[in-house]
Amino acid sequence: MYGDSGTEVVLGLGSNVGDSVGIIRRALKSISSFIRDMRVSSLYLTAPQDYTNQPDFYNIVAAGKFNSTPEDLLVLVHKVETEFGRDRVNGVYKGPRTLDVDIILFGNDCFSMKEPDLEIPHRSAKRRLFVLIPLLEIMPDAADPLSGELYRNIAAILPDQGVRKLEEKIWN
Ligand code: PH2
Ligand code: MG
Ligand code: MG
Repeated sequence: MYGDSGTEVVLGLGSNVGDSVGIIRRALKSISSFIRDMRVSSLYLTAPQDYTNQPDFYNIVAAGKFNSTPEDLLVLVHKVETEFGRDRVNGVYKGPRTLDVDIILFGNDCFSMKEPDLEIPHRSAKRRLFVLIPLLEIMPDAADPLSGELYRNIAAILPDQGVRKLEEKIWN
């Protein structure tokens, strides 16, 4: 099932505490130890969504092949968050964080598990330009596995959310 060539997965990274650019750069290096043939979007500076009383975020999207299950991937991304000082116990829900790594897509699969971080596709991806804009940069033809709608069509009708592309080279 999850063998050989692996499943194409998409991860969304965000940081708005500490040396966010350095954290994201080093987190990508860790992620590249379990995601093969990794492609990475530009880096973006984005206005906070949902919980708006917090600093702007740095966001980036990475995609590549993963050889095991969604549950295994979740364990690995949580490890990377912890490695960069993420505190899931004392943190504010949707509030400031050193590093957030969300699983956005796992192939074309749809999962809804008890674990809130393991709803795939990610429950908020469709309304968040800080996810869709970088994702479309590296996967212009990606579609929502639930509805089949192209993400580029979904993104086109969302209002401006303050997503600014940065020139900073962060990967390769
Ligand atoms: N993450 C959140 C809540 N709000 N806003 C932006 N711009 N970027 C994020 O990564 C982000 C957010 C919860 O994970
Ligand atoms: Mg998140
Ligand atoms: Mg998260």
